[in-house]
Amino acid sequence: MKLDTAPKIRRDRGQRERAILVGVQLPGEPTSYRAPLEELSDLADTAGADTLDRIVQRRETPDPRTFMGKGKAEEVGRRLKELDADLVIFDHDLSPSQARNLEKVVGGRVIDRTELILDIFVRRASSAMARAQVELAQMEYSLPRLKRLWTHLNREVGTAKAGIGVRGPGEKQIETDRRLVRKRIRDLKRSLETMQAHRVRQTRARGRYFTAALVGYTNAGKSTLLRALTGADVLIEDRLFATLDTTTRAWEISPGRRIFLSDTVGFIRDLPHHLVSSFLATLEEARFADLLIHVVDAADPDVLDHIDVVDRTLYEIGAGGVPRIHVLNQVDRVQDTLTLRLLEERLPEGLKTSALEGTGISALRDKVHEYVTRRHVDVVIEGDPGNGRLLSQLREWGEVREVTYPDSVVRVDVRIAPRYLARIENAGGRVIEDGTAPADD
Ligand SMILES: Nc1nc2c(ncn2[C@@H]2O[C@H](COP(=O)(O)OP(=O)(O)OP(=O)(O)O)[C@@H](O)[C@H]2O)c(=O)[nH]1
Ligand SMILES: [Mg+2]
Repeated sequence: MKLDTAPKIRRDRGQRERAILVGVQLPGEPTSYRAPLEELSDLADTAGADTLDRIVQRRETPDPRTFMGKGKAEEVGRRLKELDADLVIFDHDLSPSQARNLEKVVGGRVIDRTELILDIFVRRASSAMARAQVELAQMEYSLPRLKRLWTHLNREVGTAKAGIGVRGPGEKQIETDRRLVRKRIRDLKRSLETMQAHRVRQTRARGRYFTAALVGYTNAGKSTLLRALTGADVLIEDRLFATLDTTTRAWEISPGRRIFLSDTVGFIRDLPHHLVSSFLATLEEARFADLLIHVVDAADPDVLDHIDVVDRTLYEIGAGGVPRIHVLNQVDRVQDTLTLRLLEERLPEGLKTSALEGTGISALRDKVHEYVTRRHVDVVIEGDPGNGRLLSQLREWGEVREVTYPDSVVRVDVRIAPRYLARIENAGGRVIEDGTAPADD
């Protein structure tokens, strides 16, 4: 089957596309402090299109047929011709019929925000899992729009039959296509399940270790922070959605004490829900983390809205209940001190960092260390001095304070999370003083 899932932004001729951005300002929507449609322009840039013009219309409600008013849409069409632009990018999600109607009125190609974001994900997905997740999202998005996707067939039929009584590709053709797409969706889901099972095994292998996940709005500096904290060699770019896969690295939070730290895909306002659901597996890292490190770009004028978006998205993916600390990153770039003050009011516990310059990094490490060890207990363990495995396990699980060898046993003072106590017995250790027991006075 040849379904049109090719990138909507066509850079194949080695050229960048020329786009006109269009938005409708509805009452009650948060207004950005950046220039109008700035984020859409960043998205377009990442996808390979240059912004030639931006047109915003204020409306009480969207027009059911064309979302924006028809008169305004005609104006967009005139601008498209004047500037010799390639396409119109709409800052909202359009229903399949709205997209069709707009293309007619404008007289050119129209894509919506979801298509643009899907397009970026298609281009950037590199691992098998990310590619399958993106294709699944694309297929689910395409299913109700098949008629539109197959308009090129329409045209072929039109020429063959000289346009008389042509009913397009015919309901039968569309039904066949739908079936094929549904089958592809099923296949993708199945192979994702297999990949997911493999991942679960990997995650389980790590399960006994403390895991923290970096989460946040796209471009906040999560990957830069991962690199600053763990030395991981990850992709960092001043582009939206540089990271589409989860990377997990060991992170030494104090000498000899390691936890795992994961970098995750960034969030954005109105993240297409097909993407959220197909990326759930990747986002699982955040759902099952012991701690979330929410990274915000303190220099972004829209940072307060971005925090809301991240909070909402975390809630939607089922990570709303995971404990969270906040990092106000990119402080080296802050110029607007008012926004920073508001941000500090909103997140008084937030730690200021510059992942780029390396400031605040050790304070962040200390804070995470404190969190990890906060609910630890001091216990004394005894075991056979020949049991080397016991000692190395204790070093992995907790913080070994002292090791002595009285009366032909090894005795270890260790600070450790209570959940390890049962495992210690399995590893051949005896808990002889248990800090979890209530003090005996
Ligand atoms: N000035 C400054 N720039 C930073 C800082 N942290 C990150 N950056 C820059 O911000 C851009 C985005 O950084 P990334 O680490 O890729 O951001 P991310 O949150 O991983 O973004 P996505 O993966 O796209 O969601 C890059 O150009 C970084 O160099 C910082 O503390 N200060
Ligand atoms: Mg990243």
